[in-house]
Amino acid sequence: MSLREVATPAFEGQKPGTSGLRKKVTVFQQPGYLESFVQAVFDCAPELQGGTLVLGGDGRFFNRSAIQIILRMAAANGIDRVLVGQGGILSTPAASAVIRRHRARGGLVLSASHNPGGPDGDFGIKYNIANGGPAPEAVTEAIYKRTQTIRHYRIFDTDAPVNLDAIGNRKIGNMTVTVIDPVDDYAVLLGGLFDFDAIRALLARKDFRFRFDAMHAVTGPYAKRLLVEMLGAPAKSVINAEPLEDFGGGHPDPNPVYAPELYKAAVLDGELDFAAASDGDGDRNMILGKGIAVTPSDSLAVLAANATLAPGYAKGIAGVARSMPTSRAPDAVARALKIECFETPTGWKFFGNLLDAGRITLCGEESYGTSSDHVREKDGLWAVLFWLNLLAVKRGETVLSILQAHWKRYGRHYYSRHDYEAVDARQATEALNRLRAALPSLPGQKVGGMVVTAADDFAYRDPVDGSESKGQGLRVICGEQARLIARLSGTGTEGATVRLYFELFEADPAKQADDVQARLQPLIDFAEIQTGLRKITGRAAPDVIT
Ligand code: VG1
Ligand code: CO
Repeated sequence: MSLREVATPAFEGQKPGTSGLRKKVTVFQQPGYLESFVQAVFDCAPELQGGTLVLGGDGRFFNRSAIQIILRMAAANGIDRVLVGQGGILSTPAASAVIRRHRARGGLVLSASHNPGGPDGDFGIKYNIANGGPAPEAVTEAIYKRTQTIRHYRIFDTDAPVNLDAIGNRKIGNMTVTVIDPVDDYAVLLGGLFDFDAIRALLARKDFRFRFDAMHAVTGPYAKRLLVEMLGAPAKSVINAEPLEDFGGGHPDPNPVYAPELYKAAVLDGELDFAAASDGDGDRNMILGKGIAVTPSDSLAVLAANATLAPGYAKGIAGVARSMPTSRAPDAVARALKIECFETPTGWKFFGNLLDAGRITLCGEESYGTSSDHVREKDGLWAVLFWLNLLAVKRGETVLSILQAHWKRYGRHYYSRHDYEAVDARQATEALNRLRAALPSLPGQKVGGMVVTAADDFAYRDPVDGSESKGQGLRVICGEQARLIARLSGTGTEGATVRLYFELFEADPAKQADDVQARLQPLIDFAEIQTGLRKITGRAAPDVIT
């Protein structure tokens, strides 16, 4: 075995987006591409030297090869120990839990989340810091800068790949590789937050029809352990539980569009009382009930309003935070609870400081992400267990009745997101620039009987460390009544994805059961007038509506 320094070109475009570096697998397979990025991370994280690194991914194609490379590079960069999930598997929330529990100095999470996998699919890599959360912008910026000047990477040559399938210790040079069970630490953590006895009793009821769809992604083993082994759910209630390198050819994004069978069974056909799904790396969740799909924004609001019903939050919550495009449903709950509510830019990294400072306990995003201070990532199964806990202790209530009662008390925020995917980047920019240019003239204008009160490009100042993030999305606000938001995705790998977000508040319980798209139509029309997006792109409709 020997240590080598290998010359590498500085690759263009290794800029981490909303959640790490995401590219086509074929891009990552270029000689030196992964290595250059990983070396840049190691160069920017000297704290890893002599410390522990956590490593694992969602099991997609290229996961195992990438892990073998990263292990040999870690050994060559002075890292003392690497904790790696068995088979190379660690869900994003589990990786966060392992970093925290074992006081690791950081972690590398290999995933492109909900993006499709396989040889023609996407791959991704994300650096998490010692608090278990995604590296803040200052760090990802430094990593990007480093990728532009890098000339060499360091790697250990070994005779054979590390056996990732057997639990236990191995050595590469002076570095220890410890293969750990990917579920254990996470299962212990969640076991301490929820009323498992009550959930077990709920799942045992003959009249409670339950299904969890792991979408052939990473949550299969986690769901089997927690839901089936620990909570006694029937084995057949966890479907698509075998993680596959290409997710079975599917798009592991838990929403009504990409999980249509689950949606049909629960919402349209009413065959299930509770159904849920998670994404590629296990950090997203979709919650469905009989006849109802819960919007993620509402889900965060309901969990905040009922948090004390779960043992882990019985003492109450310190505050909540939501990403800017997420609906203001949680704000209404925070007002009632007299706790702080923060509005952050899109991406989990912006919650880290607030969680570390104890300012918030729960946080979430409209993109099917919800979590709490138990980790520093969003957590799909956590949200599922939280909802099961609520249903278990609110006897006689259903998902629908819980939501209706919530809306009656706090008002309903009608909400929808429209995505235009793989748009020509110049056309996407042109549409957003049109709206940006119009922003100063919008206040005072009428939108479907409402009046625009403010319009801006969202900027955020972190209340904990004072760091500023500009250009985080265009907002058109009609007081407390409505909002329209437009921004470009930072996770795609093909062209540009334009996201339009629509929110409308309805306080009157008699008007809370309307068709969502119909109620939002004036905002949808206004967005087209201001951006010209459909006209510019020639698209008749969004690719995905959630
Ligand atoms: C999207 C979502 C954002 C989420 C991010 C990562 O980002 O909008 O809310 O945090 O994906 O989610 P963007 O920039 O494409 O809108 V995932 O499950 O990577 O982990
Ligand atoms: Co994800």
